[in-house]
Amino acid sequence: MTKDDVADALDEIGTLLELKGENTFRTNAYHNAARLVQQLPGDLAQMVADGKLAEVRGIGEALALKITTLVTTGNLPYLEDLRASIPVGLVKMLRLPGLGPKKVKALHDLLHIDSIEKLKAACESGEVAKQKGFGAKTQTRILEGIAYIDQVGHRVRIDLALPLGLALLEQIRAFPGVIRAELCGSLRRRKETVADLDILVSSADAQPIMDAFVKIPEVIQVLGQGPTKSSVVAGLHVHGTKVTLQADLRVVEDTQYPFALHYFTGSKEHNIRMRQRAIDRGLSLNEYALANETRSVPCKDETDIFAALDLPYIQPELREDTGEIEAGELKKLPALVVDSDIRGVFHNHTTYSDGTASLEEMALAAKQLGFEYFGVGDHSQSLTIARGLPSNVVRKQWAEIDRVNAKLEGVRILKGSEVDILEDGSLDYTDELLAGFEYVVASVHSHFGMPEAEMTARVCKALSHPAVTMLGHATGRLLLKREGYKINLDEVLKVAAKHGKMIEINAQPSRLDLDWKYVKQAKAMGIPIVINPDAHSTGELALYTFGVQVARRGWLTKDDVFNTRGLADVMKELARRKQSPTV
Ligand code: DGT
Ligand code: CA
Ligand code: CA
Ligand code: ZN
Repeated sequence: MTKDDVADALDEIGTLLELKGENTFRTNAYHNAARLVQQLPGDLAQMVADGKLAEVRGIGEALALKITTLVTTGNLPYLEDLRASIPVGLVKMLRLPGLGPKKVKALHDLLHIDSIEKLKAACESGEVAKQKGFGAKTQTRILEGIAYIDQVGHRVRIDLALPLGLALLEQIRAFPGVIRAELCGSLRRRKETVADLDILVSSADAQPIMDAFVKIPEVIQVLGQGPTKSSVVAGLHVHGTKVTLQADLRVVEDTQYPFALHYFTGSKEHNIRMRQRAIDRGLSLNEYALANETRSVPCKDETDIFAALDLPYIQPELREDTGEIEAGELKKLPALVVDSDIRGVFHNHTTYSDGTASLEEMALAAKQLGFEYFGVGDHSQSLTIARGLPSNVVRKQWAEIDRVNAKLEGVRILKGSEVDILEDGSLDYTDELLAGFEYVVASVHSHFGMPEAEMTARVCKALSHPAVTMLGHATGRLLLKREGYKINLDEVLKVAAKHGKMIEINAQPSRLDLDWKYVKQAKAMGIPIVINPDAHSTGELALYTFGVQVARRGWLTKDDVFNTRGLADVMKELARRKQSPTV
């Protein structure tokens, strides 16, 4: 456990005791101890081992004992018991502005409120305002706070968060006195959803930047403004959706910038490993420096920090403590795939099914993006809600593809289909028709509620069909809206590897399915990955970049991704697969 972790635990104890109505003297002792621990010089574990903790002013015998348990075992039964003794709703209520532990306890005592839902109801009926120490103003503020949590308390998809983040960043970079600026946190790591925006700036003078930041037009509300840190709520309409996110801006000296950039990029788990690496080398790494009592290691960028800890540069997408440190030590970090490596796409829709553009329009838009091939993958006959193609229409489409290909230059339409995997795992076209496609994407679009074993068997059966080239959106999830169907992906990957099938990363930002964690696993099993935008319009072809981000988080190199190959190579491989389908 790090000092920060111990401090968090002590703060939590203090707060939970306040919720229980403990006297201020006792609760403050925990909060004070949390600050003390954070500021202790040297290695906490060492101090504990040497029995030096109780000598620190403000940390008595009892506290030293608890800290020792935390540091040596990683948890504290006393805290666990305390947590269990308090309704979780009370802790959640602390997130609301103006509600400290004392007020939450009062609401619990007076009105038996133990959840945000009950609190909302009591505010709406005016009960809260009648209580001593509350009043109409507090009640309104609580209701606003609840509305805010509803609105921004949840995570936001990367395709919506990124434009807002970039809009803020662009304006911040133009402020006078800004030396360097970057979006950090989960957004820089290109996680599929983010909770807030973490913006970092270096400058010799923070105040003017703080002042200018809160005046940016996208800023809706100022939550807090200090000398070097401001928190706001910022909003922007992106593709017809109002996106609202908390944005924290921190300003540091330019010499501190690389350390702060690394720290606020995270992930927390990666940071913890890096901090330990520094400790192993007699140094301490935090958001300001890499140093010890006698020296400070100057670093002009993140590469210098990694180098000082005997590591090559680690891309932000890999910083999840899922092996990047170990791979770095062995000089085995992957050269990650980049957008410009992608030379075509396979899973897309046209006006034949539920797309909005014609074959030719889609192909020309693909060419505009620099693609050499546009694979059409309209829906199959059973998916009537998405205007799936009956077999005669498929043949009509093939004829049109031949006509359009004859006149197109620089891009080729490939004849594919997104074929439904039916309830029993069979495919939605006859084998005879399937044999006429250059490739087949097989996807589940129905009967999502099956038990896991059945769904797994269904998809595995489809994957063992000779006509199938790749699996589409493997779990059917819709981020922040719908969990995927229950399926054993380990088993699916095994079957895909056995039959030499590919798996798609569906790049629709609402899907990003296969998840990056399984992408990494698929790579280890030698399964080729295909990045598909699943475009339903010409504009959506560009969504492939979100798929590239998932691929990068899944450690993929150019060679791991099938559609980084050129047209001739792709056509040859697809033809080979049709010749010897199970190889
Ligand atoms: P999010 O906001 O949930 O999408 O994910 P992050 O990773 O952006 O998390 P956030 O905003 O809470 O913090 C930004 C970064 O700051 C995080 O990735 C790593 C660093 N950080 C935050 N809290 C801690 C901590 O307690 N310990 C360490 N070592 N780093 C932390
Ligand atoms: Ca964040
Ligand atoms: Ca944050
Ligand atoms: Zn689909």
